[in-house]
Parts: sequence; C-alpha cells; structure tokens
Amino acid sequence: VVDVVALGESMVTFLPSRPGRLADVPSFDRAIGGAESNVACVLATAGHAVRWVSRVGTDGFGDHLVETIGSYGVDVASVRRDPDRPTGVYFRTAGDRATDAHEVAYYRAGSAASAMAVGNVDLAAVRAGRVLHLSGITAALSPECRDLLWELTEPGPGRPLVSFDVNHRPGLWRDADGAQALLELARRADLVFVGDDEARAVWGLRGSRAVREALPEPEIVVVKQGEGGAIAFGEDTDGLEDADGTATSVRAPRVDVVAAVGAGDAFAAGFLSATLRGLPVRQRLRHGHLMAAAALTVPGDLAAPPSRDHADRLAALDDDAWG
Ligand code: KDG
Repeated sequence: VVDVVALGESMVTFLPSRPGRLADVPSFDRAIGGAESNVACVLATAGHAVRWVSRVGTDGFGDHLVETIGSYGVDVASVRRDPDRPTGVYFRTAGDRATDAHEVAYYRAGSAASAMAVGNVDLAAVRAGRVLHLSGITAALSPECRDLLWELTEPGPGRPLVSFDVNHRPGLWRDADGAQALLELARRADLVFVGDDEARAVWGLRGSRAVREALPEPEIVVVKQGEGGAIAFGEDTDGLEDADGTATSVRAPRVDVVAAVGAGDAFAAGFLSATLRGLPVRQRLRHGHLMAAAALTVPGDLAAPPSRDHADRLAALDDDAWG
C-alpha cells in the first residue's frame, strides 16, 4: 500500500558556485528541485512507501530527475515522458542569510510538467495512496494543471487525505492573480501548510488566527512562522492544546541557516510522516521542525534527514529543550 503520492513539477536546479547577483555568478552546480518531489524524497528516506507522479521531457534532465528521485526509494513508475516538451530547469542565487532574499530564473514555461492534465495523468495511480500531497505551484503552471488539481481535490468517497502546501511563487503568477485559486484549493484540502508571510503576501491575512478563519474547512491548518515555529489549528484532534483547545504551537529549534529552500517541503514531510504514524499534533510539529532544520543547513533543497529513531528521540525531549 502506498502511504503518500506527491504530484508536481520537478526541475533540474542550478545552485550558484558563489554568492552574488545572478548576473555575476560564473558557474552553477546541478541539483534537483521540486516542492512535491522534495516531500516525497524526505518521506521515502523516513521509511514510507511514496510515489511521485509527474511529466518530464525525454531529455537528459528528465532522466536525471527520474533516476535521482528514484534513488531515494520513491516509486517513479507513473512519471510520464513527453517527447515534445522539455524538462523544466531553474537557476537560483544564494539567499541573503538574514532575509533569504534571492533571485530565481525559471526556464519552465511550456515544460513537460506544465502540460499535466486530467487526460494524461494516471489518476488511479495518483489516488492510490493514503495521502495525496499537492501544492499551489502546480496551480500556477497552466490552466490544465489547475483543472487537474481541482479534479483531484473534488470531495467524494474514497478520496485520499489531501495535503496542500500553498507554496505561493510570485514569479510564476506574474500575469495572473493566484490568490483566489490558492484559497479555493486550500479550502478543499484536509491538511494545509502555509507560511504566515505567505498568507500575508497572497491573501493579506495578518496572523495565524486570521489564516484559520479564512480556512475553516480543512481538518488541520498548519501556519509556519519561520524562526518563530509553527502552529496547527484543528478540531477533534488528539493532542491539540492551547487556551481554547483548538491549536498547538511549537517553537522551531535554532539552527545556523545556510539556505531556506526546501525547508518548507521537509517540514511538510516530517509532519506527514508523524501523521501517518498516528502521533499527536505536538509531535507532528516537532517532526516537521526537525526535518526542516536538516534542510535549512544545506545549500540545496534536500539534506540527509535524521533517521526515524533519531528524530523520535529529539521529538521526545521535554518542553524545556524545545523552548
Ligand atoms: O520548495 C522548494 C521549491 O521551491 C524548489 O525546489 C523549486 O519547486 C520549485 C518551485 O517551483 O519553486
């Protein structure tokens, strides 16, 4: 049985050999990126049965993505190759340590993944997991991709638990306003991840309570507060505790940040892993933070996460250790 299916575009990522403006970086190192496959890779490393569904070109970059993501133990058999469209790639600069301000140059318009559609994706394979992980990036790729997300989040019997990371990428929504689409998709999910900065930028919402008020439908809404930690809102969920019994907040461990890229994906993977294991919400948040901490301390998207035993020991430390 598949625990989690993640659907989304992955790209070959070019990381700068040194800091500075994109215009000045002389060379780049190849890595891989893609929010949903990042989640899949971290989950597979944590021992879960995971499938990644996407489309890539028949080019060498497509080979590289399929081979690399497969090497994490992710099932890539449902990834389709498109002979007519290329695999997306992107270049990034090193983030400013304090603000994470960085430049991104995407070469993904017209990519194989942007042509994902209800008619060319194996829907049975996508719906076969206990959890289906999706993100707002896909909604920005094309109208067909947005329709696909709409179809996959259609409520109905047998629908897997839908996990949705808002992942607002302003660079991808240049000609469109993604706010409404992202809000509607988030409302159809069972579990939502969103950053407080992101909720403010895309929906003008200030504070985590305002986010929950705008998203009352999902069973759980996790608002990530950067260095401040994360707060999970939910009802009828074991282990939730705060003043009114509907939210749990956990501070993030302090780490020396190298690059924030991939940290949100690792957080989602840690939270989902702990959810699949039936752990209480406080532990789910801690596992999210631990996986994010690993990703924060490397320049690329993917770090070697702590083993399950190691993460369990760290997550079980008493509240003092967690601040
Ligand atoms: O979450 C990390 C992703 O942002 C990165 O890998 C690239 O998927 C990506 C995107 O579309 O921004």
